[in-house]
Amino acid sequence: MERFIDIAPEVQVALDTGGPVVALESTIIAHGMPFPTNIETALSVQETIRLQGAVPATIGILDGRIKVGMTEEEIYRLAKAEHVVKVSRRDFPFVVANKLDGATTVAGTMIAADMAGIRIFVTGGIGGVHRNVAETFDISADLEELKRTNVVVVCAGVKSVLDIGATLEYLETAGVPVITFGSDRFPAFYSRDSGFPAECRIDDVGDIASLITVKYDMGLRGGIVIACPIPEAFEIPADDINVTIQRALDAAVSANITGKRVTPFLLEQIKQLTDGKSLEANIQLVQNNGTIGGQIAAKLCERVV
Ligand code: PSU
Ligand code: MN
Repeated sequence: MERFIDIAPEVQVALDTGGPVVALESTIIAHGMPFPTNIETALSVQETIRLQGAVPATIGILDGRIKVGMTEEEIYRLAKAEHVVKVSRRDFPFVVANKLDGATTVAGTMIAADMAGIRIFVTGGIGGVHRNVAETFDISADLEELKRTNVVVVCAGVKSVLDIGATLEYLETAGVPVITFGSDRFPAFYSRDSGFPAECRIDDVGDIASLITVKYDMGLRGGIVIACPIPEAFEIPADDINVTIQRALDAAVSANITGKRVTPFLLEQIKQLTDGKSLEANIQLVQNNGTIGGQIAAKLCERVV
């Protein structure tokens, strides 16, 4: 794998000594948030993870090299550049072979984390089944990756730009455990309640670490979703955000947006329509996920030693 990947020395030492490491994605930096909020959030979530005693490893692609544990300068490059390719599983060969810059999605980050030996990954929200799936066949490659790659994804649930019910059904079919942290309701990114119940609720990070250990000790392949509701103080009520989301979805249809451009387009529309309120919620939920993910990574390592 050295042929394709550069692992930061600090990350490599932690991995070699069985220390906690948390992966972070870069699509949220290059295509999910505007500059300079993107770089500020990327750096501060790294600090949040350090506060829990874990080493952060932000993942992205520079000049075709897969970077696991990007430096501040490297993250800045992805945050600022205009032509960064959004990289999911299918995009790796093109971006690596052509020595391009790429920002990894949840699926792309899971692949690189797994290659490096990182088990825990913190992000904002995962992709899923889109609402108009019957016409578009639009299902995020994140779900396929969760089916096959052994990485735990700590997120704030699924945004209601997606069909949350269909996404949960897909994850059930794919055999992916979906754990809700500390709530009886599955969260919807900006809102604490998606309208769907939490099938598996766990209130303690140590118990989450136990579940992760059991799954992989049993040899069950695939990911795990840990859904953490946004802290109450930063929540946007579902009724408010859903009006905005419907407008964003209508705009995407009018503009005939398809393929990998759909999700970034919707995120940008929502940001504009909420005057940045959605961005503040996004920052806060990522920080919250960073705290919880860092704690889970630390607990997992306690078990190893
Ligand atoms: N959902 C969000 N914010 C994001 C993304 C999803 O709330 O930034 C990004 C993630 O990187 C995710 C990707 O993996 O979008 C999914 O894109 P697609 O729907 O094209 O698979
Ligand atoms: Mn898609």
